[in-house]
Amino acid sequence: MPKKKKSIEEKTLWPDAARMLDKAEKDGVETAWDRLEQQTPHCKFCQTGLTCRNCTMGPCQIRKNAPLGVCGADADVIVARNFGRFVAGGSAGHSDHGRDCIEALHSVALGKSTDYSIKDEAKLLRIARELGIAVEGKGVSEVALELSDLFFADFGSRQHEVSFLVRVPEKRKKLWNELGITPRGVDREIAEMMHRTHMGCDNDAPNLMLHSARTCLADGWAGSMIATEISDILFGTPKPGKSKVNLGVIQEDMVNILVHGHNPIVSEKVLEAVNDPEMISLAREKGAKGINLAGLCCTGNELMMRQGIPLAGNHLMTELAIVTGAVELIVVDYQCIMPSLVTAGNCYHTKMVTTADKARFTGAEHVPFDMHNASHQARKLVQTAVEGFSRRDSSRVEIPQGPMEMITGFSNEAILEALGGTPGPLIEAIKAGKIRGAAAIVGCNNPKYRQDYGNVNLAKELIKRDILVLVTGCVTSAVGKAGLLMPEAADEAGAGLHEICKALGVPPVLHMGSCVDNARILQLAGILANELGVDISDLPLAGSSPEWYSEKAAAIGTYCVASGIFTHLGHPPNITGSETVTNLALSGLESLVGASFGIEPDPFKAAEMIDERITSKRKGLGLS
Ligand code: SF4
Ligand code: MSK
Repeated sequence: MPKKKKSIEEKTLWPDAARMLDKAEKDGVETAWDRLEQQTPHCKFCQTGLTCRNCTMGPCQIRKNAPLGVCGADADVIVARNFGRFVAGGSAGHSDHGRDCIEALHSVALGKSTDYSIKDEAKLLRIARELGIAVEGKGVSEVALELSDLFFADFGSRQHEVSFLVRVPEKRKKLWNELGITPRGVDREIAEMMHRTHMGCDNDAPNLMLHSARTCLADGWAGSMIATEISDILFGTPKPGKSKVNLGVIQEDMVNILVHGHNPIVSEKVLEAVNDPEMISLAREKGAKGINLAGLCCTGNELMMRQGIPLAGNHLMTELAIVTGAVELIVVDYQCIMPSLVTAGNCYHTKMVTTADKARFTGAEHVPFDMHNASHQARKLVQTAVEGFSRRDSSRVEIPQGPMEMITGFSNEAILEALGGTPGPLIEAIKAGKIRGAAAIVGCNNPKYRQDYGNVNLAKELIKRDILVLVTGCVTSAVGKAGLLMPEAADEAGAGLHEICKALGVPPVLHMGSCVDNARILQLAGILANELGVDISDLPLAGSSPEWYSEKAAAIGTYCVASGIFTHLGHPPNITGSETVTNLALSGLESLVGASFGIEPDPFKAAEMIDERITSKRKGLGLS
């Protein structure tokens, strides 16, 4: 049967994306949606997790007439092993990003880098104290050095637990200890997962799933949390401020540079170079009005949260941004960067530059960044972009207009400040039922869905039900484009949430950062639970990733659940080939960690699911 081609309308919710999809077709640029069509139908064995490639006696596929792999592994073991490696990949991604942040802090502390400095000394001292480092009588560098050494140790072979478990309620820590899933060290848990899934090691699906939880907890409460906290120390803790979102942030009369990836270490330097008067006059000499910097995906979130730099779009907008024909340079660090961007760039005058030795792309120019050359390299890049401006073919430029305004910058520090310094007023609002609970909607785009349909509709449905929504990652762009990140969106919220938002002047959907910043949400959950003297699993909270795609998103979902937060996913990971593993994820985990996953592609039904959960948690706390 011939495959049915999706219309542009079915591919995306957005006018800016639709216009660029149309232009891409005319310009002969292939996009992720085209390639998805070529890849469909997908391999059923892979989709259900029933393929094993862990040794050369295989590869093996589990079928009715071949229920065991050559070694004797059954469907449950193979599915659990595959899931374990999947989330280990995601945890490694976030955490290696965290390690790069520690190296930056360490280098600054030793005075080896003049390219970076400590912007938030108060936060450095606060975290050092929180983690038991004596700060009295010590200089900032000395404290930074001790803190970076402590964080380095969190990656190694700790016997006990990672440092930020001081933020975890005692009940939860006790539960993790009893289950044997207390995260000891980031690298340790990831390496152990690779070991356990080698042929002939952990051949018990539930036991493997418990180590998946442990590995992801090391990501959430260590790798990601360290990345977030150090980024705040080095570049400033986010405060609420205005920004803009959609492809309309690209400007026709300016040199346009896009930064893409996850780690702010490169993009913060690019921002400095873009503001350099020498670079601006160089751009003017070439006939541009100036230099415009905009972000994509999570690097975009990082720059927007701290510096208010506009966001061009999320994951599925990255190719489409190039299709505007007005982008001179796209600078990438790592993660979620489609290799197809090089090809798309070659269809125009757009140059793609990679900056990390661990994320090189064939066909892209490589300009490696390190602690000692970052300012110099950033200026070099901006100069390259300026030179590219004269190669732009104005007849091929088409930029969708009308970016949406949004408020960003809701770090926990900013939220607590807005509440008068303590979580008390938030707890009171929850007790009074004005805010019935909170849901974090996080994660990606996936071309299998109509882009952002699930992300936006779920947020809208939840705020109507007085459920405060927190967003990070690629959901930010979705809800921002829908206008939900503006205080006026309170008018779309239920009466209780509306009242609170109006009183505080905040939107009903709060932007809390990038993917690693989901650690901010974990911390907030810990603060609320500790304040009430309960476990995180007792709180009226939920997580959701309606359009997720990445290994990292699966790791986030797993650490949410293991931390006691019910988590909705638009579609399951590749685990449905095992009843044991699927049942464990959907219900069995509930009796172990007090939370589980829920699967629902329809955002309206998902809102029901989350609402029911929040209602039952409220009842558990004796609230109506
Ligand atoms: Fe097949 Fe077992 Fe080897 Fe996997 S580990 S490929 S199931 S023989
Ligand atoms: S960038 S992991 S597509 S959120 Fe963090 Fe977006 Fe998902 Fe990547």
